[in-house]
Amino acid sequence: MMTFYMAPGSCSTGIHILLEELDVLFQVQIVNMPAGDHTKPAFLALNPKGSIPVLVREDGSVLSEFIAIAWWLALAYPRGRLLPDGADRQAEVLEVLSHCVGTIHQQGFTRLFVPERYLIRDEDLPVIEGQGKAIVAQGLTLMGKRLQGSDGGYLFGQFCVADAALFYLEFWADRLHLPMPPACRDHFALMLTRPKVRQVLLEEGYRPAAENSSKYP
Ligand SMILES: N[C@@H](CCC(=O)N[C@@H](CS)C(=O)NCC(=O)O)C(=O)O
Repeated sequence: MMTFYMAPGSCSTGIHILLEELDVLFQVQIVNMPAGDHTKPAFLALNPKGSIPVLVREDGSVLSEFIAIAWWLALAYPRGRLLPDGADRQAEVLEVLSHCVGTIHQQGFTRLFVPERYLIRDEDLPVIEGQGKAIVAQGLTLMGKRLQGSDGGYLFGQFCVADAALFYLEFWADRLHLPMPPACRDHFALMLTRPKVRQVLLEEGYRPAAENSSKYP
């Protein structure tokens, strides 16, 4: 069985959604980030970068990095149809994944979650946070434009790996009360209608205020 290393409410939620959507068998190992478990020797032996998500596959091989795991899941389980057909569309999915994870998350949200990584002087905190918010806003604006140009409410017409990445960003933006373009709000609400997405959020400890609500207190 595969083992999935994750932390509730983190970027690993996107991979959690993909695993559940695929209906594959896996066990979960919670990494207690506030306790620093990701910096301890046992975890670093698995992933020397000290980051989640990590997936240990059935043959024992270890895969880290959101994009690599998402891509591998899509290729390894084609029946799940987690990628659109054709090289052109698939390259565009990779483009969106890279922008979501590499820019909006790593450059934007990281400035909001761990601003100390960027701080040289304490008084620069508002500047770092301002930069983070601007990067997130610009990134989500681009995602909103892309959503407006696609059919069916998903980024590429049907649910695919890129939607899982955009979802965890929207989830963070929602919880931090950051502005989101209407098209991203609609995408977020659409994702919340998916039974597996709701299941994942419940499993990770987030409870909807009402059955059909898109609000997660
Ligand atoms: N490049 C990695 C980074 C993922 C990442 O930043 N994960 C966060 C949790 S959302 C993490 O592990 N942070 C711990 C750290 O960076 O020290 C990926 O795409 O998987």
